[in-house]
Amino acid sequence: MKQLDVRWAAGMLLAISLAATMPNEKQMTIVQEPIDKEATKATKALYYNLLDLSGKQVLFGQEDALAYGVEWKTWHKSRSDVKDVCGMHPALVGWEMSKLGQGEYNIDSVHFQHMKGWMKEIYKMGGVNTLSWHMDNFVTKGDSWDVGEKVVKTILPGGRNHEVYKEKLDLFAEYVKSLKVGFLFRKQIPIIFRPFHEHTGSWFWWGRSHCTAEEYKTLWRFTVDYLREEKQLHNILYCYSTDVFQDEADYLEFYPGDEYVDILGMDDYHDLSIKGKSEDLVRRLRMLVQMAEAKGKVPAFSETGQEAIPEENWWTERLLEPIKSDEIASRIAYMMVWRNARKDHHYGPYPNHQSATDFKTFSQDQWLILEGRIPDLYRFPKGK
Ligand code: BMA
Repeated sequence: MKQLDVRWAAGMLLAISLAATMPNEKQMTIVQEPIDKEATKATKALYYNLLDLSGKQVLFGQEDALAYGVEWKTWHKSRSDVKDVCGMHPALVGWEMSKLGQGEYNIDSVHFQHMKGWMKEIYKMGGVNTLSWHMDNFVTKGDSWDVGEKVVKTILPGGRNHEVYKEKLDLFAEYVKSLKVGFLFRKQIPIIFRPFHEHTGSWFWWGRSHCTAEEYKTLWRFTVDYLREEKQLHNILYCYSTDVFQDEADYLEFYPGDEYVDILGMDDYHDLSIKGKSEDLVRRLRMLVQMAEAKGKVPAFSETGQEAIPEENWWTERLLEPIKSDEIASRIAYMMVWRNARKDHHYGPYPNHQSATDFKTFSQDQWLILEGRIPDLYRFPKGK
């Protein structure tokens, strides 16, 4: 190479590396606001604080944690298997809306009124509530695993079940509106709503083989618009949560748009199963975090676990270490394990379970947030 060429090449290299370190236009215009401009102050605060948590600590959660445990089913105030094992409740609790309006109990025998009480308890503790909905099939009247018919298009505007779908949303709106605390100045509890989850799989009627991406997006946007504009619900953050995905294009194929999602979630049991590999879990979480950060959204590990937890040190070795030790994957804001239903169907520990001692060690890791060390997630940050 001639001297001039060398200088030219060096100049180009410098220009390229400078361009790579400077924020590009896209990065500079990231909007970090909840999608509902009229969200309550506490809901906005939750969003900002979850964003702020990312990279510092992670909320630990469990589905139905306060409602029952592996060895107890009767109503309790302030009991959870997690607390029985480590002395602290999870900081985030998931609840399920399936069968709302069809009786007093949800699909997993949780009384809807009791559920409200537990949600208030979690909120007063400073924790977070998230709602999923295994909605019944509108065509066959079967459950959400009944994938026999193309259901999604029938509940879209103009579809033959659209009015019935709206009635379901009305019930949901009524339920969520009634989640209030306080006497004189009743305040609404912010919640994270995670509808139509795991659609990158095809086990639910809204899964990827049972509707087109356009139909799914239309359903999602209609749902958000209806709850927000028509029902005037302003205490919701919306979480889009896939099951496992291969790459960004795969994750975003059914994504309804940045104006319709606050939290990017992923459910992943696959990589924590016997055949699964931590490298794959970490790879997917890294993609999730990077997509969320590029969009100004909160990254969340919305569901995980291994049924019956077959290894003694599962908590520290399989869940904590791989995620915590990865600089990018560790920037998720929360992780939630599934419910403690029975000895052969539980994802959290319970006293005398082989993983209980390891769970105690896990719970003491200060990177994880459980009861007693939850930052004030509902305080509006200064300067916002
Ligand atoms: C599944 C199982 C079912 C339950 C459903 C909805 O993963 O736990 O037993 O009914 O979730 O919560």
